Amino acid sequence: MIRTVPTKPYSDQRPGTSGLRKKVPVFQQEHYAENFIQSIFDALDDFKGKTLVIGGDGRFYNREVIQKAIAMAAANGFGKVMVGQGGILSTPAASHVIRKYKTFGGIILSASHNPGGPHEDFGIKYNAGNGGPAPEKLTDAIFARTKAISNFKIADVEPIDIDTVGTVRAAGMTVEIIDPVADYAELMESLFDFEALRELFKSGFRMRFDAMHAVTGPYAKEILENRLGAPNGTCRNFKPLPDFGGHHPDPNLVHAKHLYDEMMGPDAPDFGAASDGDGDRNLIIGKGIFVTPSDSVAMLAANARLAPGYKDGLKGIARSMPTSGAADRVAHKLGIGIYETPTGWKFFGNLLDAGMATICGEESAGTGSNHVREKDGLWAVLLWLNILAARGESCKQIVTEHWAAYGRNYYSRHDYEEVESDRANALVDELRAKLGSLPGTSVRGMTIASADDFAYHDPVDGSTSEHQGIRVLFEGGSRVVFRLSGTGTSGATLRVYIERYEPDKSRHDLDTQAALADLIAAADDIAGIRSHTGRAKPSVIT
Ligand code: VG1
Ligand code: CO
Repeated sequence: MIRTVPTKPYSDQRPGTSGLRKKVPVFQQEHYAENFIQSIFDALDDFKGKTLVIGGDGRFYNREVIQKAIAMAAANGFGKVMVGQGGILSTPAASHVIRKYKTFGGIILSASHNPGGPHEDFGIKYNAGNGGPAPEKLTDAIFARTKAISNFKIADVEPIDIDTVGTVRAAGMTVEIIDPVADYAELMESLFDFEALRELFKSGFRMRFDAMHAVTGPYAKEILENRLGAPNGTCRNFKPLPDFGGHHPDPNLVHAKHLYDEMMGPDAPDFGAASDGDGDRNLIIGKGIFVTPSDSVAMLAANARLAPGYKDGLKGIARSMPTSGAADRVAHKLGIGIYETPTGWKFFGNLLDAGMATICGEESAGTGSNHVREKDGLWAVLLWLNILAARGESCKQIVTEHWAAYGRNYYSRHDYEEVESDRANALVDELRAKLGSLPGTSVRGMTIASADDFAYHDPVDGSTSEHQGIRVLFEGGSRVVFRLSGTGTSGATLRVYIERYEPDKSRHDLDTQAALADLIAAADDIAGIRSHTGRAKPSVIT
């Protein structure tokens, strides 16, 4: 039986950089998840009888919301849902399933790199038929709907057994439980030289992959150990847990410090990597060298032709605005387009769909290509492995040779987490107000060349997205960028992105924070970070 249930709107369901993220107790309020899911459906057209993909990263509350989403999809008229076994689908795998089976779209339950558990974070995002995150036009429509919703539709069905692969019927709809790994693994096999990778591992190459008890575990185990023959034990923390073992599944130098320490140690493996809650981010650390995500996208782009899937070269490269300019130098050398978008993968979709960009990247450890419409953690790891195998060099050699050829973009991000929202907004407002007066002035001996509030004009659909981060550019190419996070769930997070280009090869092995010290001090002078936030130093430096 299908029921129409009266409900009251919640005022706080505005999707952020990547879907709606809130603490679990917020999502557990009466009809909170139902309201948002119904608002998604209400913002979509013409899906009657079509197929919806549903999956998540396995975090606390995943299973409950999957059952709700299935029952609501049936009540709203979808003809079929495809659900990852156990409720599991990594974000890139979901993107691939949507594309491969030409489904209408998908609902992905994840708060990505945010922690999980009864008092931690949960999230819901919608991906469209191209496999990519809902564009702003759609997230705006969903938000508008959440403010006006008065009822939702749900079918009275017994909970579906989501742990057994197979097909059942529920309230007139087909429910297919799919193996979450198989299609994705096949896609990876089509892009990379698995034979060469098997040889690499056979030759004694040692790797460590840390799945951080998040969704990538089953994917990494199957691909690296089962298909590529990496020794048992290569993958660590590979069992997805609802609370990620109590850790932040954020693959950075703070939350994956154990991996960093191992990679810098005397008995380091040749290559180390990690991924985040929903499997779309990657951390890359070679033996004795950390590769910043901004550098990684540049190096992957420069070497992509070595992998079969990219042997014909790249159409273009896209990076988010705060990501360093290292990729720009590669694009110029290759003679291909370079596009600068706002933060968040949803802005890459049009460029990928239009065939203007092949590889995209963000400084936040997200890299991907036109094989799906999301960033893809394991893909980046496999492309690195393919390049290592093809070049027969170490990660460190490849990185230092790249810097020698292109120069090095010293880069760091300083995050001030859980700052009171009013104080963070005051900082941004003040900064915005003085943007016009900054050019020509000098800070710490450096002259400001320009300063603006980044606005993006999508070259494909002509839309404009404003207020996407404040940029202060210095003469000589250094810059500092300020923006507020759109993924946090308590207070505000101020992100400060700092970058300096160094062409001189003899100055390529400085400590990053030391190389950026002047700019870090200048950022505080310009924005009054310490006085506004009341913090003496950032909570996280990556
Ligand atoms: C952060 C990152 C951004 C990324 C987003 C989603 O957003 O900075 O680059 O696209 O997270 O990634 P924000 O608004 O907090 O800066 V994920 O892996 O959390 O879906
Ligand atoms: Co993620």
